[in-house]
Amino acid sequence: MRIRRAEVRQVNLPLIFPFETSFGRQESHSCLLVRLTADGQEGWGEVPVETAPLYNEETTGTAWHILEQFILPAVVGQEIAHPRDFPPLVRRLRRHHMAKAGVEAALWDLSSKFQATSLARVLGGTKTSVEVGVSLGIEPSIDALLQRISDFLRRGYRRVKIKIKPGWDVQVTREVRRAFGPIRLQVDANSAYTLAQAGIFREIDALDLLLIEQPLGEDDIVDHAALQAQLRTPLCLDESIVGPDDARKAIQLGSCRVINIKAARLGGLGAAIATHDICQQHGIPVWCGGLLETGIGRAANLALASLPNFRLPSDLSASDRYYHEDLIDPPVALNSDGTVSVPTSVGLGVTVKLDRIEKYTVKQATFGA
Ligand code: OSB
Ligand code: MG
Repeated sequence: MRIRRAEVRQVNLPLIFPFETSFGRQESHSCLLVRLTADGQEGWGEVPVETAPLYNEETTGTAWHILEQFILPAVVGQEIAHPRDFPPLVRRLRRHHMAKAGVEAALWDLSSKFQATSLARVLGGTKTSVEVGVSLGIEPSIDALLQRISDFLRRGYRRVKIKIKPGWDVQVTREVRRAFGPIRLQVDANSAYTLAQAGIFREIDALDLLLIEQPLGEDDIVDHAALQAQLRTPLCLDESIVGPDDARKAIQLGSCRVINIKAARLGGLGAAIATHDICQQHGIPVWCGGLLETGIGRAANLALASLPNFRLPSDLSASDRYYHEDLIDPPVALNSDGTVSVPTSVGLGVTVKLDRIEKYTVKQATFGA
């Protein structure tokens, strides 16, 4: 396929309710959307950054710069036979995984459309629906969190993840366990602790969680191994795994027993599949993480999560967990069995709502014809 034109937009979607993690609080999702045109088809990808570098080092500003100056010039006007031919074109550009992943996602969407197949099938997906959970932020009080959890359990979610940080951890988790009994429950610290605070995790260890996500430094798989050795609960790495080779090393060191896969963090769907496969070979289950994506990023994540080693519930909630109006039609919906169906139509398998995108666009540029 010859890539004729690329469009990049920054959109800013207000969240239905603010989302607070150990690294900060956000009231909207401010990401970039990439639209590639080739031979009469178009493909869409999301770069799920935010305006500040709090989850990782990328921002809307850095991603825009890298796309405009480096990634799109390597793609626009080029003949690209398959999305797997994209990573070599940008290999010498260090890092900037999210910016790369957004373009790669648009290429996968395009490529599946040319094959008249769903993205899920092209990626090697085997499931028709995916088990999902809901990720809930830090709230002003434990009562407010319990209320929120009860709302989402009523909506049909069957796994709950709560964000923790120093001062909002053992007691909160214990109260949630006490209030809701044997629900599937997990916590995510987003790197807020050091190994010196291992005692906190030994207390959480008694609460029978599915997993503890990214307790320690984002660049530290050594201390995670020391912590995992003290716990019965599986540690799950998110921020620490930025490529398939990191997964291999973390597994080898015993730094975790589960891995959270986010294609954006890993540099694209190709790298995500490679990471999935390494985990599978080592008997390590994975699940699909989220970055509050709009329906465009979420549809790609759903296709990815249909691969067989996604064996734990994913952070792929319905559109109405995040946004009053999503950018796709139909919006993502929760099934009565706590799953979300994997789209089966060609490409992402959903209709991209241009009028809605226009409404939320704050910046836009076009490259190529
Ligand atoms: O660490 O998983 C995370 C959202 C923004 C940044 C980091 C994380 C998250 C979530 C939300 O937990 C997952 C979702 O999209 O529902
Ligand atoms: Mg996380």
